[in-house]
Amino acid sequence: MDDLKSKYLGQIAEAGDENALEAIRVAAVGKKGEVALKMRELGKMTPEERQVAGPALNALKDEINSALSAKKSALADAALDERLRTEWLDVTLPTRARRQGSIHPISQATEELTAIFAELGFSVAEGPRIEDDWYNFDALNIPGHHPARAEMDTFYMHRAEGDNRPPHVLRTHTSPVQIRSMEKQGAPIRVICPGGVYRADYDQTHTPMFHQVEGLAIDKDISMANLKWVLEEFVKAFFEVDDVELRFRASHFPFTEPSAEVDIRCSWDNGQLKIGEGDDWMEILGSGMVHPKVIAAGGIDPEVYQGFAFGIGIDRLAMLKYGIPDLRAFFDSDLRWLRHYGFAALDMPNLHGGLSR
Ligand code: 2U9
Repeated sequence: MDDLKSKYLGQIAEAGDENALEAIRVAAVGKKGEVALKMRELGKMTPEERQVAGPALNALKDEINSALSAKKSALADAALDERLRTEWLDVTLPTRARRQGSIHPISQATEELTAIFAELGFSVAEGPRIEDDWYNFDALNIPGHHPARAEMDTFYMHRAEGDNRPPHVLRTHTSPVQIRSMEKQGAPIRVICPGGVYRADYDQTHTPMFHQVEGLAIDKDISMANLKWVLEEFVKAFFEVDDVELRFRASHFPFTEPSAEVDIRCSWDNGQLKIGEGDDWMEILGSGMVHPKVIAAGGIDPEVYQGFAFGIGIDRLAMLKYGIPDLRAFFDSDLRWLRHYGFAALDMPNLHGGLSR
């Protein structure tokens, strides 16, 4: 019995992990373990022998069990100590600097111009970027054969073979939104439609996706004088100047008659643009009185109602306002471009008092 005791207590002392310990438990005090086998031999003993051997075996079993549980908690303690030694955090380390985002200049320009037109009484409407060709062209007095369809470098959506429905297109202007607004609201109406538009055109001054804001005001006695006043108020507020002079040049668009391109007085000093003063003129938008056919396409009676419309490229407005000379800045994911062009929001101090990089 002493042999058993020293054998198992020795093995327990040597055990390196819980699995080893469990194997020892099964071999020593398990149902078919050595101690159990010895217990079975008690029946063959004389009562005197049994009186000695019985309690001794029980004591041995107890001793092995308590050695097992002592060793088990010693192993757990050692494992915890090991984790505490290896898994530690230096809570005094500084955090990693995070890149700070900022609003995109086109979004910022859109927000600013929307606020200005809202003050002038215009509501804001949005619509789908995939349009059918009726909303994008026909309703705007651009029929199928019209050269403007070709000039607009339209992206056509794929149609399955045999599908002869009229094509869907990526809208080439936000004008369809104004048609939809007229249909929904009727007259009188004052609405602006900002948003992305698409034309298959790519060079130094054109990108296949760009942004427009178009405006529409329809009532019984709206004239080009109202158009001129609205545009003057807009230009002064957007470019933050007290006064501005606009020049209307006769032009042609299918959806307006008469049509005018609008220039603003400006000067370029050493590449620095000043708006409202100087001897130069810069074209900033197109406009006109809405063609009666277009008013009718919007479900409004052109015998009773008339109105003006205008279209402005937001990307260019943003470039002029924030001094961004290169369209690439809008599409380049490298934020250094934007910071270079003075997008101060990128340099906001972070929590550590430094500048985000
Ligand atoms: C409706 C009726 C008329 C919107 C107009 C222009 C003139 C125009 C250009 C400006 C720069 C497009 O982004 S750009 O290249 N737009 O010159 N847009 S009148 O006329 C409308 C719109 C909707 C129902």
